Amino acid sequence: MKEFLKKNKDLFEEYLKSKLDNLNCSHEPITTAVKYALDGGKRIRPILCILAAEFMGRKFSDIKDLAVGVECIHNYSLCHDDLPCMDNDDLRHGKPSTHKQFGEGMGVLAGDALLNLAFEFMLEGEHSLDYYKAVSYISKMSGILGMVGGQCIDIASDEFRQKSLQEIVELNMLKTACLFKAALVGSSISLGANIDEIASLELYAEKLGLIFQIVDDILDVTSKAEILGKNINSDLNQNKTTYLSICGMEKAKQDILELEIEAIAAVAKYGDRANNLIKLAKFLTNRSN
Ligand code: GRG
Repeated sequence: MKEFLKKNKDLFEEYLKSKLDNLNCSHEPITTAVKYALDGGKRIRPILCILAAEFMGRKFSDIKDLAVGVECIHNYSLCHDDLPCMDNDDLRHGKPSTHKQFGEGMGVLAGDALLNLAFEFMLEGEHSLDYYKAVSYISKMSGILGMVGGQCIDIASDEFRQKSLQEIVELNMLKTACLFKAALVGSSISLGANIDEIASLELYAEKLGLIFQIVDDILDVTSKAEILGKNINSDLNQNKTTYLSICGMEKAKQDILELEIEAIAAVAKYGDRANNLIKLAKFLTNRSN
């Protein structure tokens, strides 16, 4: 899987660079800040777009603009999440976060610009009806019914009441899993996936998103900033309730394994078409960064 991820990450990086090379604006430093914010990271969401293409018997070139779009949305969310008014983080992708490098105003604007760019990139040219349905799905999964909704639960502070496990699962589902769904399910919709395929991929992406977030909680307390490229103990320092803080390490690890089984079960019936989806679930369960 490592080799598959590297090969496809390189493919994505090359295409992203070609899109950004054409990006110019006289009001600097906004393009520099946008390119800076987009530089780095594991590119898991573009990989999910590529896996959707593979699942549908197609290739990278068929989903490349959706992959760029979803990664722009992801990086807008990181840009805004790092702002002083949200998580106030100064390290991202192993370098100063965008607002630290360019100032708070530019941090806000780079995030805004990335969200617009996502839709500019995805909607360039003429497309099929299925493609427009996919962009609509991606938009919904990123917005108040998805990722932004999750962030709203996250920042809602109530000093008299800790969040319940049910609220944390809902938060993780919205904040993290919805963008995984945007990438995987959105790309499959653009390639004409049927109702059964969409339902299976949605379930898989939900389980994968929950795995990803609980592993993220664990790495926040067990890893190092040099490995993650972001500050550690950030949940602890902000007194945030997480899946890990409620369940403890042993149960959190057990639940990750359960979720891995459920993710695999969601797509196993598709046989070879789902081979790499299954490998990705195993890989993300054991990820170290
Ligand atoms: C709407 C104002 C406004 C802000 C949106 C939604 C949002 C802010 C922020 C969510 C960002 C966040 C921390 C989501 C949790 C999911 C997660 C673990 C993100 C990190 O993903 P990785 O590890 O990132 O895939 P990289 O790119 O570093 O590989």
